[in-house]
Amino acid sequence: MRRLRPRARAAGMTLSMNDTAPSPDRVAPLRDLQATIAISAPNGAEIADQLRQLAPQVRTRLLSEPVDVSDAELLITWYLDDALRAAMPALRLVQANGAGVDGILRGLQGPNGPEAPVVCRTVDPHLVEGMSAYVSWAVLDHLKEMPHYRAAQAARSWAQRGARHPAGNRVGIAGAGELGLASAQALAALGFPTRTWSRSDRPSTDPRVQHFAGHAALGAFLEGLDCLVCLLPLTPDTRGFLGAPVFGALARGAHVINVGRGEHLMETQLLEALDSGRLGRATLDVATVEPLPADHAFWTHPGVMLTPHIAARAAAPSVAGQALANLLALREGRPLTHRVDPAQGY
Ligand code: NDP
Ligand code: OXD
Repeated sequence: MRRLRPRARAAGMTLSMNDTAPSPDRVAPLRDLQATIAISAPNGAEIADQLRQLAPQVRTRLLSEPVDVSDAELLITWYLDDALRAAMPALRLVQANGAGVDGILRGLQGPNGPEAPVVCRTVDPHLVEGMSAYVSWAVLDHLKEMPHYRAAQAARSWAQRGARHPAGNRVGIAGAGELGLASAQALAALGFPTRTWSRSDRPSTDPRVQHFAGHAALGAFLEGLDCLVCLLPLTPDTRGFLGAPVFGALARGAHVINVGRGEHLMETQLLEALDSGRLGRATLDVATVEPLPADHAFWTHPGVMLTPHIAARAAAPSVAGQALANLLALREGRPLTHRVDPAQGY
């Protein structure tokens, strides 16, 4: 299994092999670490707790409360804007409390001098396992026609349908990063003919998974897929990826699963494709506007299975451990772990 990209591997040092929290021999420098850390995350209190356990001297500030963060050096968050940056003139490091950094990079658009904070993301085995489980569930739920059987049970109807097997269902995963590769391997292990697609070519890490690289190979990757999973990061290149041209290349009645970002999906084109039968089902964990507005068509469309951005979440100990290790590395002039290249967008 591919572990870390070269840009991530460079950091080495402060994290344990399973990449969740600092290893015991590295905890010592954290005990004396002094810093103010601002946190904006749904599980912010849990992350603050973990930070204080690892580095008892740090001052944690939850942005859900009225707090002074003018001396905050580190911000743990999923988004950034001008107001936040203005409130934190001492900010040097932004640690994403998850895998995606689009909401943070949006706040760094425009001219940024050398004083712009460094951005890192969290790579976490719990997140990887959670995403593989979600993607496997979504693919199997459709393959095994569970919407039909849930309705049949509600109607007390013993309504058997013919068997459908993984081997006859080609699944493609757009995005072959930490989450895409692990999800592909999980599906291949279940017997699905599995493909991945990403920008760069790479040696095969799993003979059961066929990899396609670059825009020129997109057509071959999509051709005849029965299920397409979007696990791309949101960048100017990937925005709107899930639209009519892509849907048209899939097998008729295909299943589309979006676990990337809402803005990957052209919502009206999806509804048209479902209504015409071009697509058979969509499983959506993310939406352009979250929470999804109450009057949105996705809530009631029979072809849409909706979940509220719960596919996977990084564990608080991983977020806290990686944030502290990166702060220490930044202060000591060492390479950071999972540092994001703002120009690349992920
Ligand atoms: P990674 O950065 O590890 O992987 C991103 C992959 O996308 C890489 O394979 C990369 O290619 C590929 N890619 C990027 N741009 C393009 C492009 N223009 N064309 C083709 N391929 C491209 O990200 P993760 O796997 O960790 O996470 C992916 C996304 O999943 C996150 O950005 C986030 O949006 C989403 N996510 C959703 C969650 C949820 O609960 N719904 C939870 C966590 C994450 P290459 O390998 O060549 O660099
Ligand atoms: C993430 C997410 O990017 O939760 O980690 O979407």
